Amino acid sequence: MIYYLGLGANLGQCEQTLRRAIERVKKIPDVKLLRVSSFYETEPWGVEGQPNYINAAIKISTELEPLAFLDELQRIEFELGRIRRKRWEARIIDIDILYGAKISCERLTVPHKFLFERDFALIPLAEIFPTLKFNLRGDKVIRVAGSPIDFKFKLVACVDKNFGLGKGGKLLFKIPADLKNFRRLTLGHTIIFGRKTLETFPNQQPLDGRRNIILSRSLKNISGAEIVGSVAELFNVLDTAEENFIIGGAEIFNEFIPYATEIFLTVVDVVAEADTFFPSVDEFTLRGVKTFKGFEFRRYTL
Ligand code: A4P
Ligand code: MG
Repeated sequence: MIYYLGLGANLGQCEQTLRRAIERVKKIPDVKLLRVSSFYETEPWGVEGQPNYINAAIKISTELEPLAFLDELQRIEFELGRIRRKRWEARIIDIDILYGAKISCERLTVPHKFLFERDFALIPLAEIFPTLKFNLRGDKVIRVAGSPIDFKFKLVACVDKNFGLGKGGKLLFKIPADLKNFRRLTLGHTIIFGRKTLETFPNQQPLDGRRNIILSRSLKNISGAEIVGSVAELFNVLDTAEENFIIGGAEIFNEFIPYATEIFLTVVDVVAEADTFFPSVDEFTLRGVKTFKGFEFRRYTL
């Protein structure tokens, strides 16, 4: 089942809270995060004397029952609110189910009962749901610079015909043309990867000529690399003017595919015995294929 969620915050570190909320939604068992919209600054709707909001929308898929899913979302609201709660009715985070399979009961109405009256929900939603038909009211909704999509995350990987990535902590392939292409793409830019990917590098050292960022909760100090503990934290150290290449492994690709703008895949024309896989590219469009003997370079964009 596909659901579109609306997130809103107007107290505390709103953007950071939204990112934390998105990370938590992604971690609900049986929930897959598919897309994240830009963030928007919006004027309070239906209430007066409140600070402006930051609003965003996300697309997820889940097999959870709607009410069980709502329970999970409310748990996340509660957890994030409890950490930052200052006074009485503080709206630190709000997560609404905007759109999905129709339901109407005491606890849940989908589509959200005010969806089509609120530009603050519709504008982010439209970005990740381009076929939705609606009319806007003309409320003040301003896209926030430094929105997730501005970080231009590009995923680069070499896979087999089944999108297999690796086996036993090792990459499946070492194809000179692919390694050369990887170097050409990433040189002078930022590469972001997990601890296990570091272990596949020559001498287990960061790669030269690039800014190396390792996403890890356990690593402490690696000379020539920066270490961040979470995706939400990563956004604080990145530069939106840069190109940021996500280079593995499987868990890291899963974390970033909802934010990706472009994917470069080298697809090798064999079926290897893989135990980790590249995530589904269903949200993307294949833009170009260059075929060589035994493999092809594919490029996908949103
Ligand atoms: N509920 C029913 N349907 C849904 C649904 N589709 N998704 C029930 C989520 N919850 C749903 O919500 C109250 C109850 O609604 C829940 O217990 C659930 O069983 P809540 O989040 O506890 O309280 P709330 O958010 O204060 O109420 P409500 O009605 O959800 O308010 P809204 O619609 O969230 O509006 N202006 C701007 N610019 N940006 C905003 O984000 N948000 C609001 C709040 C007002 N103005 C705003 C914004
Ligand atoms: Mg709500």
